[in-house]
Amino acid sequence: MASIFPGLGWILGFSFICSSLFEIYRRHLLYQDPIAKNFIASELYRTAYHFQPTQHWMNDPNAPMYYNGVYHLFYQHNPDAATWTANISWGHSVSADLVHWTGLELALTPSDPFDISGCWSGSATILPGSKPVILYTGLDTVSRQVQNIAYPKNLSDPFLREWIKPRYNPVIEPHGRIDAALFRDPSTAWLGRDGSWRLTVGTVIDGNGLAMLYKSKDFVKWVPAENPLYYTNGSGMWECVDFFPLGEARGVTKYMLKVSMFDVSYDYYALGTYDEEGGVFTRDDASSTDYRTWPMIDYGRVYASKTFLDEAKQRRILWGWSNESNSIADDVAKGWAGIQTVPRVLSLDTDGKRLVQWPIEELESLRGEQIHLQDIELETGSQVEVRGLKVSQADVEVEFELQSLIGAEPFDANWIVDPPKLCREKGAYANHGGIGPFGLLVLAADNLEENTAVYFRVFRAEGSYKVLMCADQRRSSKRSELYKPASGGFVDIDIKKERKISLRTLIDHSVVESFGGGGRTCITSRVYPTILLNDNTHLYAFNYGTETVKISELKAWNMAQAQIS
Ligand code: DQQ
Repeated sequence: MASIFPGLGWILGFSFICSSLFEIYRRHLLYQDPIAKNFIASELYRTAYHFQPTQHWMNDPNAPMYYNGVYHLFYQHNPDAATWTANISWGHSVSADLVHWTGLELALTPSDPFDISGCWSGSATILPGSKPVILYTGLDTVSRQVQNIAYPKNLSDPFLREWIKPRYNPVIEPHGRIDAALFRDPSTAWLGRDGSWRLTVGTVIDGNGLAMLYKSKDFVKWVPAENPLYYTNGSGMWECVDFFPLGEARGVTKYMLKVSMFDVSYDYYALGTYDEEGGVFTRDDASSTDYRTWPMIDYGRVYASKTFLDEAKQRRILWGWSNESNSIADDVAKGWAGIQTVPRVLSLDTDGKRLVQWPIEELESLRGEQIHLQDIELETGSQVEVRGLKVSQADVEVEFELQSLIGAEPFDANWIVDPPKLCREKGAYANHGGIGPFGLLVLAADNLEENTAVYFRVFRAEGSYKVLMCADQRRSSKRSELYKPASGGFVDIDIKKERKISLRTLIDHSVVESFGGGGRTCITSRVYPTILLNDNTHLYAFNYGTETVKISELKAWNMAQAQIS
């Protein structure tokens, strides 16, 4: 068309530039007005492909399940406001592919003496004969935490819209030394070889976190086992305990215990074996009983995660709640708060020693045209812009190759207990000498005044190397009142042997969800850059270490909007 009407291309291009400039100018004008400002913030920071309800508050994922060709996600939801309330309900959405979601009516609301003060977290179990059942915590008339059952009213409804709470609830009540205010979140139940069901509920006794074990023959009468499934000293209250077989290693079934530690708001996990008869879990790594040495599901803003077995594809999928990092007033102004991580497939690393998490393959259906870079040398102090992307809604996969490990900084053994401190102190930008920091600067202003740095550093330890992964939010927004930590964790990788480390980062407006070392370490950040207002964000790969690092390959895609109603 441009060759027939030579001027038309220019005219169209010029008018496009004018209308874009006008849109930016209009937003700036509107931003002066407090009501319009709230509206704009709500839209700018709303995620495009991370699950969130259309409005109001959401926290924990509840009872995810696959039933008759439909995926269900329930969630803790305040249907009236963008703030948490004890008197909370269960939201409910369904999907055919875990990407696009349709919202349904509330599944559970406080209604009966056994949950009149709130319907708190719980899980789904599919009983023989393909009958789903939910177990959840109810807050009763005196706010005691009790465990209840709910069944679908009509199994022929493909979406299981209505749930019935039988009159015999509650099925488990606080007993013995259990504090009635600290006893919650029943897990999915599993069937033992003896024909009895088991489930676990989190609690705390004398400051020690516990996964209580209960048994039942009929799913109605539950009896406490003699011993807890697991406990740790001094860890405080355990919430949302999850327990399941993760995979096989050298002929042994490895189980994973996931615990949401209330005192610190992080999800920790342990791998080990399960003795069904004795009803106890034994951790593989017995070197320390201190839970702070356990690996975390995510070293950033993720809590109360929950898994389910996807029978359709025989995989275990995890969802996790990612809370906002702005103020309650911001949430009220935005009209919404809380998102879920993307669904992550869990697997056991080939040596059976650690968990690997990776976004579900279905997410790739949202990828647009691919940007591809190869064999780029990142010399010391350099950064390369990845052009051609809408950076605020993208999926980026990059592989860094380390040509030499000679310059690695020595590792101080005391650093092991506090990786965020190491991230804070070493920083993303200062060149202290050594290997790294190298990684990505996402949602970045062209002068880097705002950016979130997701990166690695490699240290030389006694006989091995330590790889630190950080997500530094301290410059993520010019707004000083936001919560902007530097998060970090170590990546359990033999860098001497592999000489490569990968990073996948999902950027979705106010969330940066990263998978380091093929998914061995994950860090999720919630960020609110003011530059989103100008729609002028950049993505850079960088290396501020003294050793050259090579990008062997970088692939990036714009991500389309998921349909979430
Ligand atoms: N959230 C729920 C509780 C759970 C906590 C209440 C974890 O059941 O222990 O909204 O975020």
